[in-house]
Amino acid sequence: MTTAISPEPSRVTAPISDFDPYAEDVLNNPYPHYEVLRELGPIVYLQRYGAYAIARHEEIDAVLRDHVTYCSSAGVGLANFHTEDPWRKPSLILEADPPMHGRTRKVVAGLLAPASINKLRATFEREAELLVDRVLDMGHLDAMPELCAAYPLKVFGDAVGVPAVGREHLLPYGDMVFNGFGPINERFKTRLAAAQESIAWIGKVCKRENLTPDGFGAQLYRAADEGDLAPEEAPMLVRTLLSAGLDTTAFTLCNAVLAFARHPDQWALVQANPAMARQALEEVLRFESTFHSFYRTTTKDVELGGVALPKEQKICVFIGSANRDPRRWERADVFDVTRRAAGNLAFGTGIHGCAGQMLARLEGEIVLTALAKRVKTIRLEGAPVHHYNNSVRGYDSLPISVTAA
Ligand code: OVM
Repeated sequence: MTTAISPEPSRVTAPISDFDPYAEDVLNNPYPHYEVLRELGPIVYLQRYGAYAIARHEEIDAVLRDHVTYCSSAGVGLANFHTEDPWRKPSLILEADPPMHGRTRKVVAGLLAPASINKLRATFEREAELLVDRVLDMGHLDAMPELCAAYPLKVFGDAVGVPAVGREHLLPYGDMVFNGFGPINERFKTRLAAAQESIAWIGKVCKRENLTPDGFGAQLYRAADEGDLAPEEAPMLVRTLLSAGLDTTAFTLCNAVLAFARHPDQWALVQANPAMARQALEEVLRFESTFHSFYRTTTKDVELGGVALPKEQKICVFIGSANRDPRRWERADVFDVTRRAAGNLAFGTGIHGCAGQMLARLEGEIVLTALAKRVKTIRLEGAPVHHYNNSVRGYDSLPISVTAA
């Protein structure tokens, strides 16, 4: 189940590594491992998984932009959908190639375009202010549930239009999806077994009758009414929004809170000038990318980084490493909110670049602005509890204390 189509070992001309990107000690701190991978060469063979890996910014940018050679329809996990059954029906956008991808992407991109998400700003700001009130009242809190998860569960849940009751299913569901972007390992199997109720809840709330009349979900059904989607595609794209939008934004907020707790000098800069929030968020995304890795699959024999790859070859793309590549970034391992972090690959690039990235940035900017205006200090009050996932990076628990400005 876990092995992709792999070349005969004798034919591998890339450096061979026994690196396991999914081991807990790697997930705790992958950056030194990424450095080793980048230094081994532009492309490396991961023998445990029968897949190649790229960890430098240059090759990653090139592969993500070349969706013809490096496709997504074979799945973006290690499993090759041409030879292995996916654990759920493939996404109509993430796990699709042109021309189908362009059609579904256009509809989703329309929903999430600046003109439409700017209408959410006032509501998002009000919710962030209410949440920061509560955070300051608590003083000591677990920032993961109380702040980082609470915010997107409220504002994104409302924006899509899912019922308030049962939203706790969104995080385990997304966790499943993001584990699926790695190998079918024990972590994946355990979480899949545990997520059955969440999978059922998601299936239910993707239906038209369970969505509010004005949210993104309802708008997808209206796109189907107008003939821009087939009727059965609307619930599938609601599923896409719910898969991609929760764990990612919650973990991004975790990574921001933790980065600022560990770098009080950087928080002081943002606190003194809340207008820096958007730029600071971009540096958080570069420094601690939420999304770390997924796969592309070759559609033909091709040369990459001087290595000949066969058709149907899985390539692991380490976005989290591209964002720390010293070939691209000065002082790549330094968290510096004054740098120009734009151009980082946290949201990917090319035709599959995150469709929700403007909404994700809006949420992050608004939360960081609300915190910057009211919170003087953020202190870590205990060891963060890492959340282990095959592709995203975040925490289950983040004990902090805050003081008012
Ligand atoms: C989807 C989907 C799910 C998770 C992530 C994502 C990173 C897309 O179901 O289409 O993009």
